[in-house]
Amino acid sequence: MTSCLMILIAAGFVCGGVARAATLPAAIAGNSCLPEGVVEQEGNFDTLHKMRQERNKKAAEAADLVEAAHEALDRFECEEAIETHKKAMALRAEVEASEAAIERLTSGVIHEIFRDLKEGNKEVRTRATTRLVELGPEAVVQVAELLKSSDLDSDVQARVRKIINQIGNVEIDESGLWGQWAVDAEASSEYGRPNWSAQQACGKPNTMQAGDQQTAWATKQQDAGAEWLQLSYEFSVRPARVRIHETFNPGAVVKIEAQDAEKRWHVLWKGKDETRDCPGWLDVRFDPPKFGTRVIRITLDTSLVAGWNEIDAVQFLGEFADIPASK
Ligand SMILES: [Ca+2]
Ligand SMILES: [Ca+2]
Repeated sequence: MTSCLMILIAAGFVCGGVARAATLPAAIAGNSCLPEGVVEQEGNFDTLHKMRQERNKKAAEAADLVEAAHEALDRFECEEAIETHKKAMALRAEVEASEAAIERLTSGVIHEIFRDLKEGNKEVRTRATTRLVELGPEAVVQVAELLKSSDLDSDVQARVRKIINQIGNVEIDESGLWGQWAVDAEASSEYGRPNWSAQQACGKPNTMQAGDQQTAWATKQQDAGAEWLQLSYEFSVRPARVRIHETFNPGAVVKIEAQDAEKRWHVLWKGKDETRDCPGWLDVRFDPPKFGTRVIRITLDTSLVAGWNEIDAVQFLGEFADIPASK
């Protein structure tokens, strides 16, 4: 074992995993022209998207190889451990080499996005918004910095700020899915309005205590059978996960559906709601369908659990649906 360790040390075997996360792009200086060396052209974003994907894939592979090397070491298979570790280090070197290029390109793409967000044309703005979301929260911060140091009409400034704030409401879960809170809602019935209305299921959770609270949606009748809550979100994603914050008599959800572009409903999940904690979360995951959507519908069988079955908030998570290809 001692000699085995010596070989490993000589081979530069370092314990500990490979950091998956890449270094973040450097902050952008506050001017609105493109950084030196970046040629403005359509397709920069697509190139960057591919480079980032490739980089993430290699970083993940390197991390897996390091893990495999440690497993081989645990089995005292020193040669295999060294070989596997070498492969991991080679991949890591490739990842690091791509960082500088990614950083340079990101800087240019962010300036392009900022330019497009200022546009009057809605289509151009939407494309820029989708791209910004795809680049992640650090990019949003950089665009916010550009806005701060820019000299724009107050109208344009307000419009760009609104987009940034909307994106800022997006949260990313541990598997990289984008999570949003509902911006609009309607229901088969409501106990009241505005209290206990469907709108009470919009936004982040704000009902922190179990019980019959007016900050959650409640149906008109307590136990009248099937009832539904329909929620809309800011950005279209391919649905992969839904989290429902149940705050009174949980356990009555029976179905979750998503609406496609032709307004047809597709079942994402059907089953038994085992939520017993109150407040509690019904957290369901499923394979994403091929379409993107901003609208989901939750069906309850209110007869299943006696009393009002109240829902405070619904987080909708998914993969970004439309990353437009350039011409
Ligand atoms: Ca009930
Ligand atoms: Ca609420």
